[in-house]
Amino acid sequence: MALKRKNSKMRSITRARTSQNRKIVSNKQAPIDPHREEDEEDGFSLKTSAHSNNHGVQPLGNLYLSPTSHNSRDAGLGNLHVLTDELVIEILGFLDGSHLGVLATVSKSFYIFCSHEPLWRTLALEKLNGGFLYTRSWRTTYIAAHYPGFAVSRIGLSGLAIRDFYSDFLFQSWLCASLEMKSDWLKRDNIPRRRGISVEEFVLNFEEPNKPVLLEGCLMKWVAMKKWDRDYLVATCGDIKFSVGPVEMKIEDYFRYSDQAREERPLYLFDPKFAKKVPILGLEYDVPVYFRDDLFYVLGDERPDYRWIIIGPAGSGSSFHVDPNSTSAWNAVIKGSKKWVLFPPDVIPPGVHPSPDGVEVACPVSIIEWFMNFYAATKDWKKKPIECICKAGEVIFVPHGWWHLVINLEESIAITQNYVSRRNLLNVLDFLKKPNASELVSGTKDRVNLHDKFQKAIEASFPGIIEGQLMRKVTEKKAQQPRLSFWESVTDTNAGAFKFSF
Ligand SMILES: O=C(O)CCC(=O)C(=O)O
Repeated sequence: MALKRKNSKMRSITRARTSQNRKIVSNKQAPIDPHREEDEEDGFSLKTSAHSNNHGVQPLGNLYLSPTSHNSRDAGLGNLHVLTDELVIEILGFLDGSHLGVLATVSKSFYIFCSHEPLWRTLALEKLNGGFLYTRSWRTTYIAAHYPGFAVSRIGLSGLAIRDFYSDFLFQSWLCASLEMKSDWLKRDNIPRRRGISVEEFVLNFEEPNKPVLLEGCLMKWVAMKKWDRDYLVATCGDIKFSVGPVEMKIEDYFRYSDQAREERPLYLFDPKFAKKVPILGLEYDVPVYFRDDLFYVLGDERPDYRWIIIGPAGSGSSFHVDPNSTSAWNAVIKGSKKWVLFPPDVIPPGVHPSPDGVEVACPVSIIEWFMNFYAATKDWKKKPIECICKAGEVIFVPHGWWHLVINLEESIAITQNYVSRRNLLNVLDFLKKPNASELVSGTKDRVNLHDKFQKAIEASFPGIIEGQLMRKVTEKKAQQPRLSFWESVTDTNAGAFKFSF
């Protein structure tokens, strides 16, 4: 299966497991006991309540250490046992809920496969169209919505525990939903931090050189900092629905979900229309002074999506991507905290595979999986990622073109905005004009014409600004070229130097 994702702020993700998983969960010296609270050797620890629905599934490596060498996975699948676990799940994904339920009674093996939570999550999200109240698990949520008379509370949460069932794929999915972030993954903090710098300093030291920075103390006047918490948002937003992955949900229902869900990729509330839906929210924060030069405003209502409210529980977040339309961004944490990992534009993060046209990005299924399988590799890299934990009251500047991954370390509420300053104008115009703009440009319906509309609107509002930026670029390029010594300029080691013949 291809592991792909659109390169935009949208959170649609279809990805597959990375082959390293096998190594992580199987090449252990002793069998892994999924019921052990902590793996002292690796410093991994499980979330409380993580034992809920593993059904006794063990990593494949444990089979080789079992006295019987019997994998009940195979016996119970009949002729389908030759298929990989991914393929079995893929096929089961064509069934509806009642067929999955019936098939689950056929054998222990089918019971485990048919109980796989992501299958029920997909069914619930696709079939219930947001019309559900999350109740304990996706399976029970789906059953409750379909059969309102059925007392789902009678379904045990942990389900049956099956002996001798080995599957890396299913184990990994459970493990990634159950692991706490390791303290080792949170240690590196190498982002520059600044407090109270001037706009000129920001432009000179961070925006011009396109480098991330964490800005402290610039949200102090935000009403949102004082008011925004669960109760306030629930009371203020009432029945208004917000974008949560592929569905729309009331904030109250979203919190009900996020309180109960223990999953690998928790749904994330990520809404670009929040300030239109609930105008008071848009008035309770200000763009920090460093980011006010935002030229996309010349497009008025036709500007691509540019601001989002973001809410999610611990473990939710954004897997590796580059921000849309070559814009830069800022992200302000109002409640909670976020771990950031950023790579400069010329360094593709390990485990991440962008398509040559830049439209799609393949990466591990979940953020935790990336940390488990790829984070350690960055320790030996010459170009280390920039990392930090951004806490409530802090703002991170994400320069254009930088790859970034974010994971919430606790329930978090944030605002992010993307913008085009004059320093970034030419990049954005170049991006909008790419031959595959119809696929690459995002956040607007009129992708192909955005370039011309933007250029015209800029020329009307700021005559000469584009030429001015072009000139600046030429001057900068010249300044960056190394000055040749007399000797270099007269020998043939440099292009353009003329030769002496003796
Ligand atoms: O999850 C987050 O807060 C980060 C969002 C993000 O990466 C983005 O808006 O580009």
